[in-house]
Amino acid sequence: MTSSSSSFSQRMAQLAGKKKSRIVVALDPAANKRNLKQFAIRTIDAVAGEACAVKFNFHLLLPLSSREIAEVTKRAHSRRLLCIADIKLNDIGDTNEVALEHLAKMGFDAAIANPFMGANTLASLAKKAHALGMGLIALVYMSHPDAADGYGLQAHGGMMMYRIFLDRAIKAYVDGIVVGATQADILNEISEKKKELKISLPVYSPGVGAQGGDARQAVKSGSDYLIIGRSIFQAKDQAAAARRFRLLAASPSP
Ligand code: NUP
Repeated sequence: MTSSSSSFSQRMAQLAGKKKSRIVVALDPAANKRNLKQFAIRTIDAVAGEACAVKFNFHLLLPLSSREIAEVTKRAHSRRLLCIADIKLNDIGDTNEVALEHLAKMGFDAAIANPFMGANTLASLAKKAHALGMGLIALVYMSHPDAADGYGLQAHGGMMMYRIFLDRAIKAYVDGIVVGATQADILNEISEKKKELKISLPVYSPGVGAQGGDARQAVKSGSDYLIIGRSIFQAKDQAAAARRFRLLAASPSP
């Protein structure tokens, strides 16, 4: 789907509208799981009607060959799902760009990067992604309990790291940011900031279900898309689990 002339954010919004879904399914099989390609394809087939994208992490990116990954992204595209590479890229500019080129060849529509790399390096990477027809999503505040050890630090000058990362993400024209579904206060703050600046910056929130985050609350606080792994792919009926989250996210609590 990288050949399309519309941007990653537009393609996500179109699919989300058509499928009435804010769900991104994380394909994260355990290390001892066999037949990883089949796992990915089966999960894609099961959730295709309920989700607008799938996310690949090192669970698949390390053990599968690039050819196998390309087969999986192709299958996802044939089921109208976009593909996001969650590698939290954070290296020198040239290395980042080579990684992105490989991901583009494997069929990815977007990659996740860490703004810790620096403002200019992030902005160049976003440009590179756009030149490749891809999107770039920047981490702003992660979902795990000790995310505060990094994203919640006060930097030199007293500014909080996540606010610095948000500022870098906005100035780099990234296509979205990651803020944990478990971080209601931060989600609310960012939602207000977006209104104040009159910008549209899609918020992707992992942390629903297995990590304790609540789908409806997250959407109410400002999440545009929910990234959900174990609570969907470990379910006996993956399609039913994905549908349940799709409907929950479609009707945020009053
Ligand atoms: O802040 C983040 N939290 C998080 O869980 C950023 C992420 N990219 N993730 C990823 O989202 C995590 O590595 C996993 O791939 C997925 C969440 O999976 P689950 O907790 O729903 O099973």
